[in-house]
Amino acid sequence: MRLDRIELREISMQLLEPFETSFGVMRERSIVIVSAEADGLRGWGECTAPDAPIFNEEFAAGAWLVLEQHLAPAILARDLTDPTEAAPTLGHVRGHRMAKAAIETALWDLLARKAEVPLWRLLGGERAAIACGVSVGLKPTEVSLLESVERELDAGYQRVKLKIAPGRDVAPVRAVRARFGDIALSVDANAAYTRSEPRALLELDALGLVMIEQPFAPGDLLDHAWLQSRIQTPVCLDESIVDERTVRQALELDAARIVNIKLGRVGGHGAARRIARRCSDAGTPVWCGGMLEAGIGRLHNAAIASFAPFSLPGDVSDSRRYWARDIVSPRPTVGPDGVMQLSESAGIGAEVDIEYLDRITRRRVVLTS
Ligand code: OSB
Ligand code: MG
Repeated sequence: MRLDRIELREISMQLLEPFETSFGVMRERSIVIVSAEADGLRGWGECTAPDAPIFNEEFAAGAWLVLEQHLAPAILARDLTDPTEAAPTLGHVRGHRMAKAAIETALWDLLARKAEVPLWRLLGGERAAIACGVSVGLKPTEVSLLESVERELDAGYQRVKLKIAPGRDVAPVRAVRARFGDIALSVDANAAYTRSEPRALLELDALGLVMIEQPFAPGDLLDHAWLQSRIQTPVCLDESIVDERTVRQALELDAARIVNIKLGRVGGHGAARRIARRCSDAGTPVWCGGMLEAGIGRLHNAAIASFAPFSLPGDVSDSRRYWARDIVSPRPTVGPDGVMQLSESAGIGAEVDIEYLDRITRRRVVLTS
């Protein structure tokens, strides 16, 4: 598969509502979109790096430079037979996994379109429908939090995750538990806590949560293991899980009993599959996380979530929760049973709305071999 060209675009999209986490508020997103072209077909990928380097080290404008100057030229110079060769081809660039995943996922979509099969089937997915949960951002008041959770439960989501931050944790989570009873509930701290102030985390252990996601800093596997040895609730790692080595060490240390896999954070579908298999071999459930993706990224998430080891409902939710209009058609939706049906169409299962994409494109560059 020799590519004719790679196109990079930076688009700007406004979230329907601000999304607040312990690391800040996201209102609009600059998103880098990659398309890879060969034989008259186009595959699409979406870079999940946020505007600022606040979740991990990556950010959209930085990903653009790495893609334009290092990753796209390396891919264009090679004749790849399979998207699994993308990772080794880009191995000389350290890190920048979200930028790498943007190209790698575009190659998978391209190959699936060429083979005229749905991407989820090409990846070895085993279910045509995936169970969906939602992530609810920090809210200014308890009333608005309860309203948001009620809306998501009415929509049918199978698991609700609440963002927490120091001082905004035990009381709001307890209020949700008291109001809605025995729902599948989890929390996500986005690394906002430290081992020296664990009290809130220990108190949350009494609330019957499905998991506590990433309480400590990404590199802090030992402190996560320390917490796991003191609580019954499974610790889930998100930011920490960047590659196979870290996941192996986390499992060996008992620093995580559940793993959130994000396509961008691990570098694409190939790495996500290997990490998922490793976890499932160890008996550790995994699920597919999200980064407030637009339609292309959301459909890639849905495709990997169909892979058997993804046994828990992920953060792959309805595109209409985040965007007034999406860049793909049909847009990814979730039914009243909290299930997303996967398409039998080739590739990611939807067409990119080029007219809309053009309208929200802030810059564009075409690279050729
Ligand atoms: O930690 O899972 C996270 C959004 C942005 C950055 C980090 C995270 C999130 C979410 C939202 O929780 C998941 C989604 O609905 O896309
Ligand atoms: Mg998280």
